[in-house]
Amino acid sequence: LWEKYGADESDDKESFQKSFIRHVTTTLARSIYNIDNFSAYQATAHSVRDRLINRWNETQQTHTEVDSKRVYYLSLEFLLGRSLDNALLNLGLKDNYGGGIKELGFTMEDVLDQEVDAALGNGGLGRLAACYMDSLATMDYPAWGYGLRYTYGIFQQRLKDGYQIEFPDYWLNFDNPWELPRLDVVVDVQFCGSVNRYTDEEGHKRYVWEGGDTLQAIAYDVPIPGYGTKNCINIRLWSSKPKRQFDLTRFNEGQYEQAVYEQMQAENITAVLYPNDNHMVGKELRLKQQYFWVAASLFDIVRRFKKSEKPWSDFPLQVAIQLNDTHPTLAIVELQRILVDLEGIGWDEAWAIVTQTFAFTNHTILPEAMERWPVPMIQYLLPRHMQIIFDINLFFLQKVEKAIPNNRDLLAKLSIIEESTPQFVRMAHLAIVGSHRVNGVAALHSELIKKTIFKDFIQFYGESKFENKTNGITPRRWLHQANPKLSELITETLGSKNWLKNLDLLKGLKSYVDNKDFRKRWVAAKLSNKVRLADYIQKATGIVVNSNALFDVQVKRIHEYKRQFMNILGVIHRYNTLKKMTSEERACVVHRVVIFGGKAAPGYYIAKLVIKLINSVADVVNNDNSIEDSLKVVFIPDYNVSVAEIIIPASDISQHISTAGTEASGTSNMKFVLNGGLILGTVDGANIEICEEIGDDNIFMFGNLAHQVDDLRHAHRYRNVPVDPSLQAVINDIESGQFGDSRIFAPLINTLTHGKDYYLISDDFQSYLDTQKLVDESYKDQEGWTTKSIMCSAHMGKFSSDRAIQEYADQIWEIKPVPVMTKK
Ligand code: 26W
Repeated sequence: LWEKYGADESDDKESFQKSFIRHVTTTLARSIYNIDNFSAYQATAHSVRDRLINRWNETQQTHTEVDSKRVYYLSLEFLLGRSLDNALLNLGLKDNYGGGIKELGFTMEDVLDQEVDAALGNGGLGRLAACYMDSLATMDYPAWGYGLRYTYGIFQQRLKDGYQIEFPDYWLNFDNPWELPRLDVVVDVQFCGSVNRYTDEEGHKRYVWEGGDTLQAIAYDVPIPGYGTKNCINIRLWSSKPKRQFDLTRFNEGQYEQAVYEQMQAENITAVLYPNDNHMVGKELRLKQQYFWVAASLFDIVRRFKKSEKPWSDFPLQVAIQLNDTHPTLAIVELQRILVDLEGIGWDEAWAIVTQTFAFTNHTILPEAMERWPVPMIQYLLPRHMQIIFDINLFFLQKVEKAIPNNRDLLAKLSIIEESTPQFVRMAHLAIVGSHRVNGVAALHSELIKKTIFKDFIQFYGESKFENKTNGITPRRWLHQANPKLSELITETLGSKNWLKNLDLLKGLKSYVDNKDFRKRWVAAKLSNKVRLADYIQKATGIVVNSNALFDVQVKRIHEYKRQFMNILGVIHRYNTLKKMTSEERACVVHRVVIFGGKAAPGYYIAKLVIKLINSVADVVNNDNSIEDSLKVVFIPDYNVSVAEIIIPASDISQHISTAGTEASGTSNMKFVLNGGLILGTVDGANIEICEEIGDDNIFMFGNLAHQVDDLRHAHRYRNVPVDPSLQAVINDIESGQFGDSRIFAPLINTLTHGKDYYLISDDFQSYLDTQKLVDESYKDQEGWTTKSIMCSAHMGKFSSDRAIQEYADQIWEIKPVPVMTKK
């Protein structure tokens, strides 16, 4: 019967229309005469979901049968964005569904636009996880993602009087067709309680963790379809629920209010994504989230391993676990606990299994982003884990002492425990000690972590444990989906869609760089993307911009190290230069639209002031007729993945201007260049490797280098370096009240003066302005610019996330593809 009736979902237009109508009438319980765009979206999504589930089932069956080594990607954030368009493209359904939906009286664009983003991430780290899942699926790897199903994703940003205000992102308000609730997959997770020691039958000392509270983790599975393959992998997101038994005793005891309160506490755990990016805030609830997620995931992974009845020594041959930053570091401790306390394996044997299983990716060197948790907090929530951490540390330091004797200073520096009052657990140290490999995310970053934050570890481990895996992005979402016009041109020119699975093939575009027709269509694609963005800007902000102007974009989380402040200071300089010009002089100037977007962490006062300054400058500039449209400034509210898909393809130049050495990699830089946008950037993160690939004629680089930063900071601190004169002039303009009450901006200006300027805006300012001039000059040569734009895309093969995943798979995880076997 299975053979006869199972999995019969065809992909042609008529089958889609049939399933659409079935879902409207049954799933949505609507009449077919009463469907709006949103119900059309839901019905289409459910039709696609059916097809995804079939592939997902076949994939899981194949993986169970083959039972080869799997990789588990543990990430507290998966910033997926929308799913419908991506699924249609990856499954190859776009044309049939597009035609089908049109005949039903809708346009695909309107339908796609109904979907709310899945925004379970802050920025770079979360979006990277999403790109990596796309590549893992596309390349047929047996992979799982594990994360949390937050009820509220990253907050929605709105502007009021130029200030950011935050609103909850209740993304699950309507049903979410992209998740499969697995109410049968439930894991108990314990907190608090106490540890007791006993002697087992063989006379070994053993520990039990008893008492405390038990919560339940419920699995929600999110299918991730590969492009052009049957492979459809899974992200398992855990949601917290109270354990029913636990409540009933409370109810029986008549403690109704207490029971309800505890119920709410349990559900709180996965309620909200912490909105801090690159900044540690030591909230107990965040630590609870981390353990809840890690405990449920490891239980699931171990349960799957045990099904195959292989010996424990095979665990690292069957399982690779990647730690996406330090957020899942407790997984190391949890696996050691499972092996030693629950499975009765000796400490050393268990520890060998643990360290061969885990690998750790570092995504930032900012000191304020390093996770440290107070020992008393861990002791209270996870008493047994705290003991295990102390033991891990003891045995580690004993090894260090043996290898490098009599160096107490080194022991203190390497220790997993920071000996302050209270003591703290340094999560990065624990992650390094518990992993067999540690990697940074771009060449410069991977070198810097060896010289700065992790330098002491090199003394003990040598260099070989530390390596580089330069980040990548998926060309499926970031070119094919976001830029259909350019994608079509590329496919036609190269004669096939193979470039979508092998991005190096873009090199083939080079031989068309002088082809008139090709160039014309290249330029036309960019222009139509700019028109699309101009429409969006008008809708979102009311500001009218000219699509023929140079679009200059900086979109990313607002952070001092990313220097949006320097950008807006440069805008003020430009504005006041334009104001001094005559009409004739201005006629020769390249018109610019400067576009900002990004969220500031709700508690990050200075970042929020930067947003206010941008909006205040925009108000003055956009309403000043005297400069005759030569400059517009726009802050696009609520920057997110689906807004990025509109902004990025429309950019002429984008800014990636972090203080050298501070941006680990950046990934939007790759997205812009892939879409034929040029970069204005510092010698930082992946900018450097992009420059190596596309050539320094095709990128505008400026500013001091990473190795100069320490000395420059020292100079600010101890020698009275004068503020750069152009910068001082801009500061004076702000202080004169040109952009409103200058007292508002005093704390912001203060970050530049009095021997501070930690991010070296003054030191880079002149070089920044000079390079902006160069950008203007280059843009005047439209033919030259088009050549650069084509050359940029053509050389971006390296930055496909497929290349990155291939490196992780071969060099760290040691996993092989498992093509899905189709029964029919
Ligand atoms: C504990 C608070 C916290 C939260 C998030 C600290 C650090 C983070 C992330 C690791 C910050 C982050 O997203 N880093 C970014 O990672 C990207 C992917 O590797 C890089 O491209 C960015 O340069 C890096 O800032």
